[in-house]
Amino acid sequence: MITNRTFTMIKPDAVKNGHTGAILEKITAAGFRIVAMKKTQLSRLDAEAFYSVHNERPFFGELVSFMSSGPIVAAILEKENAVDDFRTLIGATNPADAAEGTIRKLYATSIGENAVHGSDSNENAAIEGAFHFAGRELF
Ligand code: 3AN
Repeated sequence: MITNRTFTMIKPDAVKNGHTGAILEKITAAGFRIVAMKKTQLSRLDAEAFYSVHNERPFFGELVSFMSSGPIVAAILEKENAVDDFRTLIGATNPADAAEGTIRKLYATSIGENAVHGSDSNENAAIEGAFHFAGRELF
């Protein structure tokens, strides 16, 4: 398994609010290399599949509606210790709890509309990256 990669999405709230460029700047300034990237939109079925681990959670319907509500930017990122370092860079799930200077502190509005996704393990980074990208789209 590749252990120096993670997967991210800039979520519909952050894209709609014009934060895509600023977020990508924070990501590259923190030392992540962009292996693959695209602007796309999830269908409801895509979002249900992507977040299927959460399908018993009370917020699942809200999460699927929000994540399919507008365009996102999906990317695979590379850096030593990518999964943990990226979660540090984005901050806590709830922006109210996120540390100063983190992407969620700067750009997220609520626990549901929290600007960015970051994989929580190397295994999920590989699964999530493969959900969005074919091998020939990785550089
Ligand atoms: P993280 O994205 O920080 O790994 P998870 O895995 O607990 O957080 O949750 C996945 C996504 O579900 C979050 N990014 C957020 O958009 C949404 N979410 C989590 N908790 C809530 C909640 N209480 N209400 C609404 N949406 C939530």
